[in-house]
Amino acid sequence: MRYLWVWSFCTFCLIQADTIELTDMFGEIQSPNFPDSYPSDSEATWNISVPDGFRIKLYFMHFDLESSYLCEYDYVKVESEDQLLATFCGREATDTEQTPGQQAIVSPGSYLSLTFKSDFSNEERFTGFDAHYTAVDIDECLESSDEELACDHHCHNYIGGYYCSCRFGYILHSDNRTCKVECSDNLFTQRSGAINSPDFPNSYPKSSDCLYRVELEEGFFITLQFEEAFDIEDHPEVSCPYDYIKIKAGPKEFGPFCGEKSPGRIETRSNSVQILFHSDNSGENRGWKLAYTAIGDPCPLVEPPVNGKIEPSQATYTFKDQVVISCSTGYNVLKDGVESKTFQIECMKDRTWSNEVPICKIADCKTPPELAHGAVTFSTPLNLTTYQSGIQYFCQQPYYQMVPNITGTYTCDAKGVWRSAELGARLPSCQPVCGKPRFSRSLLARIANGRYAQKGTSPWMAMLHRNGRPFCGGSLLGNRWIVTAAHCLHHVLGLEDPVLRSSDIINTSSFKIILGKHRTERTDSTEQQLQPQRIVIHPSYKAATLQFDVALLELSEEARLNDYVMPVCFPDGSHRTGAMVIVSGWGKQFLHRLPDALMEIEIPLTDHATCKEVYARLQKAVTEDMICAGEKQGGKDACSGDSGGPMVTLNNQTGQWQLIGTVSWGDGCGLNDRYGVYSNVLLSLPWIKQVTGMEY
Ligand code: 4AZ
Repeated sequence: MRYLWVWSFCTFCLIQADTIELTDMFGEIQSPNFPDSYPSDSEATWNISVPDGFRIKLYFMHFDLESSYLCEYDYVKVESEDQLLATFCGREATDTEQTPGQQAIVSPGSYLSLTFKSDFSNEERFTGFDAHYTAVDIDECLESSDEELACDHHCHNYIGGYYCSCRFGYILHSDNRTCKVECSDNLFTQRSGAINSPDFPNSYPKSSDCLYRVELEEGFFITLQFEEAFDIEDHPEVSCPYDYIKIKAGPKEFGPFCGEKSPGRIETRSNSVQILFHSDNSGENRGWKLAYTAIGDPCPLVEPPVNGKIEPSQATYTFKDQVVISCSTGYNVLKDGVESKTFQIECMKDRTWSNEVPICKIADCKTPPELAHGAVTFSTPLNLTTYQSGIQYFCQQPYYQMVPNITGTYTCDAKGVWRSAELGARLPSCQPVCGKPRFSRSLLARIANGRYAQKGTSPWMAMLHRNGRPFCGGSLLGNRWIVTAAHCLHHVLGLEDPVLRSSDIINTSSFKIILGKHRTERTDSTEQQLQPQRIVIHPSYKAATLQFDVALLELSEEARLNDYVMPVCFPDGSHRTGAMVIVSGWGKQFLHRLPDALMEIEIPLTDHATCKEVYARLQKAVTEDMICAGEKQGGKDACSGDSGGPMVTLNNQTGQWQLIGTVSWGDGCGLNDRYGVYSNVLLSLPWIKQVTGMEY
């Protein structure tokens, strides 16, 4: 406590007027001379000030002043800066005068002054007063009635002051009171969207400057549509002095807008828009919300091409809209000479399309591929090769047949590919028909001994011809291969070393193959002279024992199949001992003469064990790869020059002639109790199929 005044005794002074400044947080104030009676004509003032954030609480422990009407003689006045808080006098309160009693006085601010005054006379002795004051904290959070000072979000009181804080997402403004948001960096690049004031539809933050940018490619025009719900603090006279929204669109500006009337629709005609929203540090308004859309100028309507369509189908297309042009099944989009499934065009900012609408061109299968040994005909008029046209393949009947056995009908599909129900896009092939001569033996001419073959009854019969003479026979397989005896194709080997070397094999150019032949030496009108280009000897061929006496000759060109030139079939294994077989050739007659035309015999297949036994007596081995035929009494037999020629039998089931054997060897020709020995083709069949690549 600091008494700045000094009670000086002054006899001549009528009034003692003193001012005491008190700045401590508590203190005691007493009337002059307390507890003795106070002097007359005295006046003293105590100015109490405490730090901001505190109030002053004053209470009287003792109060005893002269009483007067309305306290006009002696009194104690308590004042704040600009307000009289109380005037006290007397000992007890009356209707017109008050004493402090037990009541404490609290200052509205951090300042309080107490003035004591006594007049010139006192009828009695009055002891005055004894008062105490203390600084008390203000809970600004609870008490502040001043809107300007209240915290925007959260208030925190502490002794001597308070501070404000903000909800998550807000930051305290430099006024330390309002909560603002950071909203100056909002960029929208989508063609449409929604933008609203922070927290909409709740009150927007104070003291904030929000910037929303909508940036789109040049060519777009942005339209803003404000919602009806619109509430920005305004002023009845001044235009938007507190909070406002302003829109900048290129050189144009819209707004400021505030109040409760929505700006509605704003067509900016710009591809770049800035929306500025300012709020000051007061007010509770709900804000605004808008939807923006960006649309460009329209392009002219596009017509779909004939047999095509445009997607998506719209009444209008504007900048950046894309349409896909596609064609109906069987049609393709044709653009700049390139065909494709679809084509895309885009509406550009200058109101034109990026490309012209292409046309739809019908799929074209083009000229169908040729089929070797076959032909193709058109089933659709005008020989059309376009989508859904039909073609028909044929094979050269009766010499070739379709493999696999299909109708040969192909249709042009939507992809421009000739397609059949059975093979899809693959083509069949025309394979030679085997074992079906165009001529059959007349019943009258049944074979007794040997006899002239009838022309065209063994069209697979091949003559191996060298130095103007036939030297062996052979059989046509397919249209490119001859099967014959291996021993026909090499020189005689030394007896001591009968191993076959490639140098022992005769030259392909040293002989030729004649098909369609009948007469031995005279030319036939039906004959085809062909050159072998490759000799393939069976790998298991043994020259010494004639095991696997079989070889293949590849022709340098295909044989032309006709009534006199046709292949024989592979054996199917159905032949049995005793079955009748036909052997044909231009080999020697028994009188060592060459016949003047092709001869043939019909003989039964011999039991293998019997044949083996017969030849065992002669120290000759009849192995499993050999098959014998002939009659026990002899007579009908192959002979020198017939080697390699065919031994065939008719399969009654299929009506086709199949090759059972090739003429190989025997003891003499036509002798009694001897049989002709043939290479068993069935055993060479896997090798034949492998070398020739033929399956049937
Ligand atoms: C040969 O020398 C030959 N009797 C072929 C067959 C027969 C005999 C000899 C069978 O080509």
